[in-house]
Amino acid sequence: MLTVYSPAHQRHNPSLELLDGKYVSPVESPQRVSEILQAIATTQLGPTLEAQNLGLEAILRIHDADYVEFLSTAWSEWVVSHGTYDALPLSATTRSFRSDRRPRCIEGKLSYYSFDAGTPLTAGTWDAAIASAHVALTAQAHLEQGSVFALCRPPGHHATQNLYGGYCFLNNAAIAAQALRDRGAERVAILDIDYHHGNGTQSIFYDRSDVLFLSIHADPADDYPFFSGYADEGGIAQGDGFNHNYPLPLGTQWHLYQDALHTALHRIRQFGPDALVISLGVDTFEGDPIAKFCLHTDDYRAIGALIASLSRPVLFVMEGGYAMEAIGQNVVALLRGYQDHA
Ligand code: Q9C
Ligand code: ZN
Repeated sequence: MLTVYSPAHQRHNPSLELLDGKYVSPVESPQRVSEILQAIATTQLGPTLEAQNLGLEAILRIHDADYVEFLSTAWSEWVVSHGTYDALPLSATTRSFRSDRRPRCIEGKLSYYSFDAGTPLTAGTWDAAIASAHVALTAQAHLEQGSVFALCRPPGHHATQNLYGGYCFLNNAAIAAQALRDRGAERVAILDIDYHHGNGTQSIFYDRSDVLFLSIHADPADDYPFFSGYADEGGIAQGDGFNHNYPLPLGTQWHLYQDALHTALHRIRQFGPDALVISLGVDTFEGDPIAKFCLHTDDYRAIGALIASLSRPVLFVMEGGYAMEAIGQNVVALLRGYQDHA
């Protein structure tokens, strides 16, 4: 299988991450990509290709222009008043607060355009985020020749049309799904198997029937992103019936996980998409440092094989996964499982 990546991901390299009250060495690190690339090379999964710069047009199909403008200028504004330590928002508009007024100052703008304080913005964040979106778009452009792995970093599935958070700035999977639609696919399904609910992707397509969204993740009552991902979120207006969440309990192992996966795959079959996007997180792994499912490396092989049973072109888009010792083998297991059964 072809892998698309960009060395520009390394430019997003925060010095610290705020995680449950502690300043820690970032779990969402450049090493994640180098581990995966190394596993791809040693297992000879297939060729790798550097992403092309495909411009802003496809990104603006998903994200608001003022949000993109903010992301591309935030660092230079931040540096003026703070110098070169990482930028981190501390507030957010919630409940009775106003969300219709955009603050003038950079500290306020960071808060206005984000929904958590766990996502540092650094000197190279914009370059990395835009390159990550171009990884997804370059991969999309190769999908006619067969299924492709978009090794995106930073990840994207938590980013909404105008909010960053959860390590995500631009929603790579959503951008690629929209590009597929714009290039002739009538129906696209996005299956999100990251441990965390794909709140950004859900919200982007929530009122649409042409893009089916399904997500298997930790129950939001127990884990991040807390305010999205319940089973009763079914879509609105035209999109009613085209959003499916499968929240699972902490400690979920394969026997429970596979039930949800079978149900989701059945839905996808009924929908009959022209192409499938997989938001691929391997933070469902038993050894993941920030998550609480218990999947094993062999389970990823099985997930790949089950996805292959749909017999559709698949665009795999990298999302989360933070167990450095196993991230490479887990990603390759899934892609191999797919390839061996496609
Ligand atoms: N108790 C992705 O996997 N919060 N983002 C962790 C741990 C942030 C995850 C809290 C998790 C963001 C793409
Ligand atoms: Zn995740």
